[in-house]
Amino acid sequence: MRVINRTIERERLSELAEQAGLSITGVGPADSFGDGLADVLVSRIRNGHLDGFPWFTEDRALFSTDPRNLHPTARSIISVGVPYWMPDIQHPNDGVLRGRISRYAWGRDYHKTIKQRMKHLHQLLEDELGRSIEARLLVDTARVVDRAIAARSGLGWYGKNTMILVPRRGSWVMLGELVVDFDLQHDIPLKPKCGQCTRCLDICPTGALVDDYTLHTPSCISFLTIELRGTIPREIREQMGDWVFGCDMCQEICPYTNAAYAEDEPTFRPKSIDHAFPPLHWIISMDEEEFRAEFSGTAVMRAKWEGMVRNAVVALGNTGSPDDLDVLERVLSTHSSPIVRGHAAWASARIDRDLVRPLLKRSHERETDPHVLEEIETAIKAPSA
Ligand code: B12
Repeated sequence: MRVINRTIERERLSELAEQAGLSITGVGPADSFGDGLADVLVSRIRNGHLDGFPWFTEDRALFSTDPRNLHPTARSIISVGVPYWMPDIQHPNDGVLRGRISRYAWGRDYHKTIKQRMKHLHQLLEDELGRSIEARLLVDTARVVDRAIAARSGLGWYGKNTMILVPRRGSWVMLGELVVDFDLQHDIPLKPKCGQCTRCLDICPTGALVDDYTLHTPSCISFLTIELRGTIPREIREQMGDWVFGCDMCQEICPYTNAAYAEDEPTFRPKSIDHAFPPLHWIISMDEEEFRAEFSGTAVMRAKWEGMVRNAVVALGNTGSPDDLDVLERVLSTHSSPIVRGHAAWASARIDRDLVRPLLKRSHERETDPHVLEEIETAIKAPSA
């Protein structure tokens, strides 16, 4: 007769998770987070810190503070993390003008990887318990607050950059959760360890970390390059530097994250160095089909083709030289997207305002889109550097 285990010891859970490719776990209750989290979320919304996300409403925020809203039979939450620090891949410094893609998006889309591994763990747990388990497998749904769950389950602690820092891995860890219908021994939450350090706040080029543990989303380079459709506010473009997808600056500067040890996670490896540090001219010259062929299956798809080309144009404006003006002139006169053409007007003026004024005037005569005309007029009028 088959012996049915009714509980799973914490150590055994770690073994099963490891088997499923989930080397980092924490376990916590499935109870409501109560007013503490609700108050933070609502105050962030009311202070405009989540502007730009029309879906991040107060109702949705309140819903997300109780995991049982998603899954009424929930008893425990297994918080999982997949680490992705790979120090052997560095900016090539080969004289090619390159942008930067944030590390989490270099390889296969993490949603797929984590979901697949959580499904495997779900299966292993069912085999272990000898029954079917009601579970919800969550990555990034925003129907729960991944980081709040990770902190409560002892997987890591909140840094002042709002990231979850995992012992020995820093914040180079993507998160997911299995909400399950049985009791598990809980882990103890870890104490925040930032102390007096404010390096992440100090380094953020756009000042998006407005206070300890507080991110002003509309200024975050991650938001601007990934989520924002349309026009990037002009006054912030210079600060975006060479980031074309996401930003890692508040993580790279963190002493704990800096001390992360290397992981062998092939799933986060880029197809080529160009998929981590893409040549800007390469991105700018891509059509939609080429973009899809190069980046499908990665998280970069989220920015969409038009967004990625727009971002590369801004990065070229920030890092290019008069040698790049030919490319920008071509974009300004032939690109099918008015958003991209508008940013190209800005980028060419950013490189050399005096040199490009005649070109901008010519483009102005040809252009018909009101948004692009406004960008060209502003670029022409801008005072010389
Ligand atoms: C929306 C979103 C974004 C938005 C907005 C970020 C934001 N303000 O939350 C944008 C597009 C800007 C973004 C950027 C990034 N994101 Co994001 N994002 C999310 C998403 C979908 C929801 C986050 C959310 O609910 N925020 C709500 C706000 C209110 O939370 P918060 O500002 O962090 O506030 C919390 C803390 O500050 C803390 N807190 C507040 N006061 C205090 C006081 C003390 C003393 C302490 C200790 C804590 C504390 O409590 C608050 C509530 O949890 C989650 C996935 C998910 N479903 O949870 C991923 C997620 C948070 N993102 C993630 C990542 C990796 C990133 C980027 C690094 C990507 C990149 N390289 O470009 C950047 C990092 C920017 C940053 N410093 O946060 C990971 C984080 C992993 C980790 N180890 O922490 C997540 C969890 C996705 C995942 N599945 O792994 N993201």
